[in-house]
Amino acid sequence: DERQKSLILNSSLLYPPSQVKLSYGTAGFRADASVLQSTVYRVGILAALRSLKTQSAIGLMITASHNQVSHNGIKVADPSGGMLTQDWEPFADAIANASTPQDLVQLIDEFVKRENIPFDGVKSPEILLGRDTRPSGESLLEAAKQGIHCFVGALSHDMGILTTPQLHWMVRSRNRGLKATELDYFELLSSSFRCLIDLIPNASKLSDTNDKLVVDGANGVGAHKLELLKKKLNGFDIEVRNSGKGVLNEGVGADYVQKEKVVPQGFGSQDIGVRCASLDGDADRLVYFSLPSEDSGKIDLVDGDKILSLFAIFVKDQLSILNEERDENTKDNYQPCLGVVQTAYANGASTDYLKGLGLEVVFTPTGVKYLHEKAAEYDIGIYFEANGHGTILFSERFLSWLEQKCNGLYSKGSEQQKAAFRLLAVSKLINQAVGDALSGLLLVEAILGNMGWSIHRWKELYHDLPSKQLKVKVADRTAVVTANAETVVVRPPGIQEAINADVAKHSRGRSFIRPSGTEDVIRVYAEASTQEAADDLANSVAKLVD
Ligand code: 16G
Ligand code: ZN
Repeated sequence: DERQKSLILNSSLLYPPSQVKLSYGTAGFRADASVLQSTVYRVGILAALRSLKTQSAIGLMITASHNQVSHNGIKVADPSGGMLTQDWEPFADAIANASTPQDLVQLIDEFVKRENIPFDGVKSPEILLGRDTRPSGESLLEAAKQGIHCFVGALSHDMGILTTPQLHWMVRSRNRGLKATELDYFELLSSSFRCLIDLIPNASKLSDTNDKLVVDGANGVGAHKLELLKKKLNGFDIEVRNSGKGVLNEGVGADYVQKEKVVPQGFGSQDIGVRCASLDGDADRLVYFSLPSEDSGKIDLVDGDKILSLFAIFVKDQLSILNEERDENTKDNYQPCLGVVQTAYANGASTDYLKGLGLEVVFTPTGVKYLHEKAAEYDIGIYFEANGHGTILFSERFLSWLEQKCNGLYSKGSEQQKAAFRLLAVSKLINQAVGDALSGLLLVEAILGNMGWSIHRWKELYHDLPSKQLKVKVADRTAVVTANAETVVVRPPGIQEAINADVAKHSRGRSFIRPSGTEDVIRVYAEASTQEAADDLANSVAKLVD
């Protein structure tokens, strides 16, 4: 109504539009923090509208993840705790780029009518706000609140400094009527972790692989939260480094470690052979690594593909134990369907390995929103990007079947009962809203413990094909259009044929290009049987783009 319109008009005067054109992109708006005030204010408005439309709590997370500390960004968490529904992204772009307060109000007015967003006799908007450790976060949070409070009666809860996955988890839990504070989060993670540790078979306990874990916290929020979580894991030996004295993401963190494959700051020859892990700036990515015996500055990377493989093996093992059920009273016809989701960045060796296990492997474009949606189609869907973002999703049907199995159907202490308890614990430990480095880390540790595996045993599951990534600055990245989960270029014409010709020259060659969703570049990926060949292939494909 008119009063609402004038509220928006007045407050938007405080947030003059920025001169740069922004797009909601793969993971929300991201830019230099200095240009984001008005964008974040407008996303506050969007979040309130989304809350009215869904009559649920919505999350706003202020972070630029692994990007440099001077950058920032904002993304919306939907009621399920997942990413903002894709059909609202065009509206996000439109209001972010509206050039006058009048245009802004008109766009909102039209959208409210089109989407039938209710205002009268409904619950007021409710938004949970979180931010990472970036210094610009506090004032951006204020801007978001201003946007939210354009709406009469709107509630905003500042949850403080959080990891991205914590905020997503809180939104999900709150909308399910469950306990949703940070303490509840730590409690759930630590209790389900202990449960998995208690279920470690005696045979595995005998192996002497459970030395300590050293974690690179990227000088970000994840380091601090891991210290808090650690207090609840009595006796579990974790050392956290890069916990905030250095610069966020600079020479540290999961993105750096995975892309550069070099030793992060704070690690050195004293860590040779030790199990190490690295989080990114907002702790939604996780990779493991170890330092090889000679001190070369290089690391042995255990990336998202290998975390995925570890999770898949474990889940598959537990399912086959359940399948061995012979007792006619507890046997049933339900066969849970397990699926694995990857992107074109998955190392070819990982895909071969997973298929070799008899698993169903499917591909989606880059970006959590695509992988998550696909994984949700299975009873158990495991998705990971090579960069370390991923999780496991369990269907309601599977979980209630599992709970039945746990509740006394099996003879106490039977292998079947233990397998059911393990899977149930995994479903609680793993963050089903979004990939979560902290819960992922605890699951990796619990599984290695259950299998009695060292990081070296894990690494040897398969050998990565050598790969190379390049980026090429271009005037207009939208000129490149891809299909088939980004594996084929459809525009400009002719490029795919040229890539095919280059690929054919290399043994085990594979290469693709795609426009980045977060930077003004075209990304090039190549892999082949030797590093030299992969480099060569990447270089020649990059020349096609230039
Ligand atoms: C964002 C995505 C990540 C993806 C990356 C690709 C989310 C939460 N994050 O960080 O999944 O791998 O973008 O970046 O979806 P690019 O498009 O610049 O290569
Ligand atoms: Zn991140």
